[in-house]
Amino acid sequence: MQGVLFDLDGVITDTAKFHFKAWSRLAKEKLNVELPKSFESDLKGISRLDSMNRILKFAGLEAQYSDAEVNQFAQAKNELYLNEISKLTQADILPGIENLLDELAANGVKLSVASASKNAPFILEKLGLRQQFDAIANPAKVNHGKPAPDIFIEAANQIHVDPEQCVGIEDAKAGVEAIKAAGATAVGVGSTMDLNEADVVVADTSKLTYAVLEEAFEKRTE
Ligand code: G16
Ligand code: MG
Repeated sequence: MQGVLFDLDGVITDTAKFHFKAWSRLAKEKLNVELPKSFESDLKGISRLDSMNRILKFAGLEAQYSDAEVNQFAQAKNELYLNEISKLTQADILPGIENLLDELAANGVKLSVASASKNAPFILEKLGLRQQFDAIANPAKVNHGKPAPDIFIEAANQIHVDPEQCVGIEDAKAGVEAIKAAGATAVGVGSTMDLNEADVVVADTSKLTYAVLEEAFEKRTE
């Protein structure tokens, strides 16, 4: 294992609740629609614009607005979201992650972020983790979102490691699919039922250690 490719939301910190809060407010204020709680997990790993389009579809309003208006809504959501995440601190890092980053660095493993979020650099800065990563893949540079492999391939390219030599960590089904499609080893965080395509699944981030990742990598490549 030469590199580890990290999803952000749900692996490094839990931003899904802030995304949902911002989307709910936007949907209510601009579209007069109440979003069901299921959207919090349904929008995980989905890009900002794709999320907006899913919400419009849910509201039965997909043909009502021009591209410019849809973009404006997405931008308004981002402003609400930025306000939420500006309060993030080191205390918002998920359990076990700081220790894992230290262990990986001590073992000479390169670390890269493969998030769909354009706010990933800002979030990592807020968490005090920016310096721990060797690279952050830019989602604006990739053509297809998760479950397509693009962002994981880009994250591996950024650290100059072949995806086959990398382990990817994800909490979303579409993310696990993306890791596998990139040719990397997939470690899922969450329920075995949802993430059954992963090579190894752990219940939560506190179970993520160098040994668990290395074992998953060895098991898959033997
Ligand atoms: C995250 C979230 C998604 C969000 C996407 C884009 O993905 O899970 O809900 O829509 O980023 O975020 P932004 O609007 O900040 O660009 P990931 O890949 O980190 O799980
Ligand atoms: Mg995620």
